Amino acid sequence: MRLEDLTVIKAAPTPGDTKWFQHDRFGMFIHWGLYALPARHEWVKNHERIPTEVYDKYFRHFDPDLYDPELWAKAADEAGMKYFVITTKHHEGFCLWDSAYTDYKSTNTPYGKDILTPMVDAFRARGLRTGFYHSLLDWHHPDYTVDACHPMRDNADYIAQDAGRDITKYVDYLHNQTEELLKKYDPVDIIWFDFSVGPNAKFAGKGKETWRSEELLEKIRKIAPNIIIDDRLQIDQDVKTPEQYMPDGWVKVNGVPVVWEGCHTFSGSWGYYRDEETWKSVDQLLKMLIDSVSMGGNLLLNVGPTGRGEFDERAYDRLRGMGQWMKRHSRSIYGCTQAPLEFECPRDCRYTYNPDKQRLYLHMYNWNFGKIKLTGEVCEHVEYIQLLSDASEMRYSYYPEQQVIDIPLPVKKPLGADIPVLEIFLK
Ligand code: H79
Repeated sequence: MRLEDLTVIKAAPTPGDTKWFQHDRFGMFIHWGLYALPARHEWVKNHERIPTEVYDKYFRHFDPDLYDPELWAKAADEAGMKYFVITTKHHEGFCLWDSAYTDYKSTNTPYGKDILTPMVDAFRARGLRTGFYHSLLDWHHPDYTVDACHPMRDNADYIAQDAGRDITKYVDYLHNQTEELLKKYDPVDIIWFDFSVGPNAKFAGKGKETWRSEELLEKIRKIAPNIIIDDRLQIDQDVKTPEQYMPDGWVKVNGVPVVWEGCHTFSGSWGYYRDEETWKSVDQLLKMLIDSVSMGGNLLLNVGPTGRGEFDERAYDRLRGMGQWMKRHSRSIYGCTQAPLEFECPRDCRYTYNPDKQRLYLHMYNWNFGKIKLTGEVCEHVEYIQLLSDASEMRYSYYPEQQVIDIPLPVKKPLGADIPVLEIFLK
């Protein structure tokens, strides 16, 4: 078969510009808000049914004196991340920028300053693209009615007051703030809404009718026609967003492969969680990145900074570890996608493929003893093989009758190649 006749899957086209996004593959999610202070999950207000008057103590004590977004941007850049998505507002309703539409914002805390502007500046200065996560839910806004995901869902008095709440006023607020953000921080590359609430026996849901999603999408495209919009307004736009699970193949909608981005935490919580002990290892996180690209997707990996304004040491440890690998292996990530379907991938390995450069990347999750064997169609296309970490030649034997290539491996895995990658030049 000729190389150009092989089946390389492409995602269905979308309204926004996803070209850069599918090239860059790796981004940093940042969840930062008042919940950094309780330090036990960004849903703490919900999990512990905390009334707004009580939750207010975190607003009154928010003072991240060590906040230096240049350090954050440096950490993301050195990890190999190419874009970041910051929670402008999470479900708790607290705003990181100096919004004209609310007093519930960082400028009114003891910290007293706008948080978002210096962050956007710092990340842009390092060449990273800007994304805003914006919560559709709002557990602080006075007109936000109770639903199945609301902290006050068991509080009869609070629910009784719903009669006096006008959700359309909240949705106006949502639309106004979205427009405000897009104009103030133009050009915003991604807007990541979260999420539509399903109905249950007790409460109506909140979805595209409530959010007036179509109208909101129109307003967004008017300001930022090329922006990437996620799927959680309940109308699919540019990207599907599997959260905290790894798909088992290229994500499809109605059988059609689409642009997708998995979002994951280092631990289990998105907001800073001091006593959370389920941190993933660098090896595991790198494999999640490689797995995503091998299925044509992106990885958005989350950091939850502390109430002092820092990434904690566990996060730095993972970011540095990933950066060390990325420094020498990012060629198998950037510009790469799923390999041609005709290629059989050897056991314990993952392929990624750069269609422009016609290079195939074999990630070895296990350093085989003695040799690794390629079989089938791929063998007919191999022109040259090297170890990606140091560009050292990998000699091989080709047996055309059997369609087999044997690549001898040294007994010891070469230093600096923690997850070794063979770079295979195709012809
Ligand atoms: O921001 C991060 C999370 O806080 C947020 N999305 C990422 C990016 C998120 N977490 N969970 N969800 C979104 C959806 C969760 C819905 C549920 Fe429930 C919460 C299912 C069970 C508890 C609401 C309440 C629906 C049923 C009960």
